[in-house]
Amino acid sequence: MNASEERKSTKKVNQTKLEKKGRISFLKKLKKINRKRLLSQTVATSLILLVGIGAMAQMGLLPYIDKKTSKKYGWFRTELPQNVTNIWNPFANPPPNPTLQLPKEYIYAGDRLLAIEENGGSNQNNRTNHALATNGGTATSSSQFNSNFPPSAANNGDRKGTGYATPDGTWTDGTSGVFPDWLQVEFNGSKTIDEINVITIQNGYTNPIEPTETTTFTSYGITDYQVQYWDGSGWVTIESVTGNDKVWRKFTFTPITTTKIRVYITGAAYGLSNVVELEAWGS
Ligand SMILES: [Ca+2]
Repeated sequence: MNASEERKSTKKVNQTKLEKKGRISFLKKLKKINRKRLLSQTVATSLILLVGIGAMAQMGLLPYIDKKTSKKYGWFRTELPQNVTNIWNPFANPPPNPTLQLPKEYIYAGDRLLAIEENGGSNQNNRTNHALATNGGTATSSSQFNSNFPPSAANNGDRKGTGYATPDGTWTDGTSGVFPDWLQVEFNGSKTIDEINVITIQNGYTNPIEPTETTTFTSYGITDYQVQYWDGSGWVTIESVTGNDKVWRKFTFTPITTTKIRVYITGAAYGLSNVVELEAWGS
């Protein structure tokens, strides 16, 4: 390469560099313009949205609760039914159907049955176990084996007797081989009831199953007893049981109004009276 050719080549390289630089600065300019345009577009859209939402709010077209009447409104002033609480969805239009109800609702605290609510249209029949401690029932007994077998184990809502030999497990009397024994539950005032459930201890009490009315025992359950209610001056027997081998006995009867019930026990498979749960169902 001679000197002239060399100069030409250098010139060409420099020219390419300049061209590249120009292109890059042009791209930079273009990016800047796009960024500016995007920014202004975003600002404009946001403003339009804000103004739009503001206008809708002014006209009462957004979901809101009228503080004066406590009425709920969805989009576009759609009035939502009064009784809608947790299923209220402001984005639903039309609103969700609030009359959706289960025919029966079982109300639990953990695995303990507190109440059964029956929703039968106009014939509503809500059931409550008034014996339950959490419903105001207080259990007492003629005696108790020790502090791990208290009467309160028999109105805690657990029919299995989970936690044997702990205060939650089962009530056991303290006069082995001597009868009668009794377990009483006093309600929180006067209650109308039409069903009493007596649940005694099952054979496998250390690993108990959920009993049914067909579950039988052979070892430690109560065999002879009377189910009674207080009529204001004395105990009246509702049902008398002899030779029982069922873990769970359900007694239904014409509704009675009373302040307390009891199980009056005169015989048991092992000489000790064990009651896992005593329930009193009514309205
Ligand atoms: Ca219990």
